[in-house]
Amino acid sequence: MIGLTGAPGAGKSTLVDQLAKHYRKENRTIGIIAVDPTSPYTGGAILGDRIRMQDHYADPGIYIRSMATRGSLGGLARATADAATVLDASGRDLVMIETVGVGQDEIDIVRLADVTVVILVPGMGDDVQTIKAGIMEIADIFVINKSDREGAERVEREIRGLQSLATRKLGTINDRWTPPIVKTVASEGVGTAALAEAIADYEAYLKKENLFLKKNVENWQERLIEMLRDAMLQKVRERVDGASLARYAEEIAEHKRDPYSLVEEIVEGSDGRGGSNVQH
Ligand SMILES: Nc1nc2c(ncn2[C@@H]2O[C@H](COP(=O)(O)OP(=O)(O)OP(=O)(O)O)[C@@H](O)[C@H]2O)c(=O)[nH]1
Ligand SMILES: [Mg+2]
Repeated sequence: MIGLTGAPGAGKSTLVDQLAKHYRKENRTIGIIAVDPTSPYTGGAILGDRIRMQDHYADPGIYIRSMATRGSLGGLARATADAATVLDASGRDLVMIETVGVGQDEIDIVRLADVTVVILVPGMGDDVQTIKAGIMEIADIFVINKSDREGAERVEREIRGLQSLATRKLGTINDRWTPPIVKTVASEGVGTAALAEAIADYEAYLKKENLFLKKNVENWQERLIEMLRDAMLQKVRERVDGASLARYAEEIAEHKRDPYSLVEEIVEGSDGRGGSNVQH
């Protein structure tokens, strides 16, 4: 799974599109998840994404799924993780996730990926400073896209500068990898092959160091807890309906009940009233 993240308009979709073309030439099947492609930041991007998607509609080797469920129960990261898992299990050779790198949701999403590509563009030098804490940790590969513009070298120098200060940590794992910097002009397809090579290099490195599985195990450890939490909450909510919940709340507010013991009772399957308020 490859995660691609970067500021709005950095050229993520264009790059994903170029990579998709590259991989399709190698006959690999691809799943693409575009997270929140209707981002309000760049006008016209929605239309651009649609047009690009249409390009591929005729190709059954490419499956594209848009996620725009921000604010939904369980969160965008969860929904994306589920979609990625389904795609992975469906036997796609390669899954790419495009996400706008702005918040914790995105950090959580890229944690899913085996390889995380952080896309920067010239002309945002200060932004490198602003987002450094987050991106230095998650980037396995840096892309300086729009390298046709002035300032690509400066961005490269800044990344190198920050790299010398940062320590890599992915959960509890330090992979001792120095993220390479790949310059691209996505709109022209320049640098796509070099990026694909950098991705393959990192995957090979992870496998050689026996970290590929380790990263995934760590990832699943976290996800399993989340899935269990959701499943158990679901079970409890089936037993405690809205009316009971309101009544409990009232009793607690009136100091007739202690919330801690109540929660314990509900979790254990009884509410201390001989089951009269328990559904099922
Ligand atoms: N000059 C130049 N323009 C580019 C390059 N790559 C992409 N663009 C243009 O930049 C604009 C934004 O590209 P997108 O691929 O939609 O960017 P994005 O990061 O997916 O944008 P959002 O999904 O809205 O965050 C488009 O007009 C692209 O044609 C590049 O290398 N050089
Ligand atoms: Mg996009």
